[in-house]
Amino acid sequence: MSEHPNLSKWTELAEKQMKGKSLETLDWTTPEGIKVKPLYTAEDLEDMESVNTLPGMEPYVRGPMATMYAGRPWTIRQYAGFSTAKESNAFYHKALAAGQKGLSVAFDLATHRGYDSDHPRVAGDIGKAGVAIDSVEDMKILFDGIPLDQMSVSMTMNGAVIPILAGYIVAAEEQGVKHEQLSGTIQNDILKEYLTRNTYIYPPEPSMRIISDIMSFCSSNMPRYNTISISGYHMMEAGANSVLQTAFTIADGIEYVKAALKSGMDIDTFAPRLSFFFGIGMNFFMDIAMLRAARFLWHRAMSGFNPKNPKSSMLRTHCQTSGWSLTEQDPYNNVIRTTMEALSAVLGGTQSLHTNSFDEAIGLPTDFSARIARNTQIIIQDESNITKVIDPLGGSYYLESLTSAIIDEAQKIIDEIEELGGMAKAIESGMPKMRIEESAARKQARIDQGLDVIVGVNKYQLANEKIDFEIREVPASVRDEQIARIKEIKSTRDQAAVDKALADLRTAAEGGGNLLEAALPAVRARATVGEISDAMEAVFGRFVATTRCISGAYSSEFVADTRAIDNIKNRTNAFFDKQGRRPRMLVTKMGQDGHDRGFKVVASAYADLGFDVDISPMFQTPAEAAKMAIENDVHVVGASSLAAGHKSLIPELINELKKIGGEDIIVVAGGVIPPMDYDFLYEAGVKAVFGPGTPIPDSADKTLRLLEEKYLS
Ligand code: SCD
Repeated sequence: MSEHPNLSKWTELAEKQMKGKSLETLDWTTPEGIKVKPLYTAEDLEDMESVNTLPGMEPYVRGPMATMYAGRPWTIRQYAGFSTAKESNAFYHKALAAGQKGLSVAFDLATHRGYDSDHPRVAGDIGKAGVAIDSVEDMKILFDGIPLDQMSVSMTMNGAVIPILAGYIVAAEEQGVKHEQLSGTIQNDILKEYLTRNTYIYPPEPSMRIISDIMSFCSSNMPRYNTISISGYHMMEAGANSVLQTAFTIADGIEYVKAALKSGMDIDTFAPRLSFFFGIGMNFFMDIAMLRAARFLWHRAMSGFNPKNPKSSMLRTHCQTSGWSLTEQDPYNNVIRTTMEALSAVLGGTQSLHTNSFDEAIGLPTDFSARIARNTQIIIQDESNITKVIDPLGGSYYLESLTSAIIDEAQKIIDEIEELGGMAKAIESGMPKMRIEESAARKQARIDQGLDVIVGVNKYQLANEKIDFEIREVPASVRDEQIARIKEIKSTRDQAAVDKALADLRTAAEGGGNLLEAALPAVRARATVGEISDAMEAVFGRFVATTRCISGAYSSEFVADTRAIDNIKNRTNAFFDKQGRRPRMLVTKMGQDGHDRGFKVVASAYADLGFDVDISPMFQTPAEAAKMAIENDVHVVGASSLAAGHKSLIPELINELKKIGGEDIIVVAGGVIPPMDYDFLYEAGVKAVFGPGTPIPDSADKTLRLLEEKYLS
């Protein structure tokens, strides 16, 4: 390396330009707690373990493949699914014809949680946040005309992973495709479900066994299939910063490896088919560095298990641009955000990518918005020449410094988790969930103060917002269609064969065999997703999480200007003085929607603002939420909805409240609710609707005003 340039001369020059202000005022501390300076030089890279490596070679910082995109670009793999299998199949055909390269199936929440579409608990969820699949007949329609020996298919499924993966295998069999020809990925990452996404069914121990059973079956029968997608994405969406996302994801991976080894497998039989999934947000360089750091950390962690096959310690990943960074306000800005995030993923060396559609903070992607999202990738891939050079930012002083900082910070957390006894134990202790929620509350507080800028939300807001594009709605008739098909299947199948297959599956669950293998005859006999899940539930039980909430993180981020929150605090105190108790609010989530960031952030921030907050368990029916509201004698219920169930679930909640004497309780709604549905909700009796991006002091102010009008005037 040539001699270092004269840094002290630069400092002198820069200080002169600062006109007396210290240069240190230009330093920035990221949400991860990493100090970023305004300038990086070769000096920063001295003695750094992660620099000066080569792609395709350990420790894989510069990418898992030697030629990376110069040899083969990443897979354009858009996550999609809605309504019926037939509608989703038509959508896939159009997307593939227009340049998409791989499939990624989104299932509805009923399917995720192992309920058939005719189950009363899931009436508001059918076909809404993904496609409804009740049996292999639906699976066959989903992949009609799509040759499963040629197409790599990813399926985001964690709870009902056994019936869904078995359904996919049997649908392929019935296309004439052999098990060993199947390529793709099953998400199968249950640990993060307990942490954030909440689409679990069984308790952790049998769930971990399900994962090992899948790894074992696939390593013998489906060698091209990725048996897990160890996912940080949902942690990021729940509020984790990039260091937390990296650390918890790698720690989850270590836990899965330990579980598989414990079940008797050899490291090199399963580790090459472990894959990852990261969420990419708007901190452009940070998330490029995050992917490079994650590859380094995974190689380091896996080296401890002494694999012989280099592929065992190679981190391959899918990425998705951040759904959370999308705004309902001025939504075309989301195209720009997604482009930035896609670039970040690609410059970080992802193997597969989903780019979000600009309308996803409002509703399901339409053909129009899906085309723009897909073309974002195609244009980067085909027009920008970015693919021609491997890891083009490798060697950048700043990027390498960030990579190294993430490695160091994430390793500290991984070590902390190891000390707690591994990720399963850490999750039991509540540590990762608390850290994520704290990070989310701090982020919200920075946004609410305008310290973190979101254009159209807390800066340069539009005076008159008008939606001038189509919004996709899933008709309620989807449920009727699914129920009709379930009835038809049940009336035409060989019931004795179904009963026997389900009994054999229960025996396997009790310890008598591999669960995936045992589920195949049940699927072939046309047992439904719900029946297969129930057979295992009879042995394993159903997991119920306790809902906890952090305190203090939101208000403690308010340092510069506390006027907005002081105003609310004074008013909740005044309410207490006059009423003898604080304004009491139940924050609830109904249906099978497991996204709990919003409702947790609201609950903890409102508590910081002086409300008495009750937080309901997840997955409430409207009747259960109403009962809890009455029992806790609340003034107001806040219903959070992010999965398109608001038009049925919230009016039902109001009816249920009326039935049991709670007609006085004010109902407000928040989440992903399209503006065109606001009037419908007002007519149903909702008193206020808070769309995505509503600052908490604003929603608290409005809620409090409703209470003041009712109780104090
Ligand atoms: C790759 N290949 C190369 C090469 N690059 N060969 C030669 N030269 C190069 N430069 C080869 C690979 O070895 C592989 O072959 C094949 O090409 C495919 O490449 P790949 O890199 O393995 O790509 P892909 O098949 O797309 O697999 C990518 C992952 C996989 C490994 C990351 O797990 C995946 O596709 N994941 C997607 C997960 C997903 O869609 N998740 C959605 C989640 P071999 O196979 O022979 O080695 C959505 C979600 O949860 C949303 C939020 C929510 O619902 O809450």
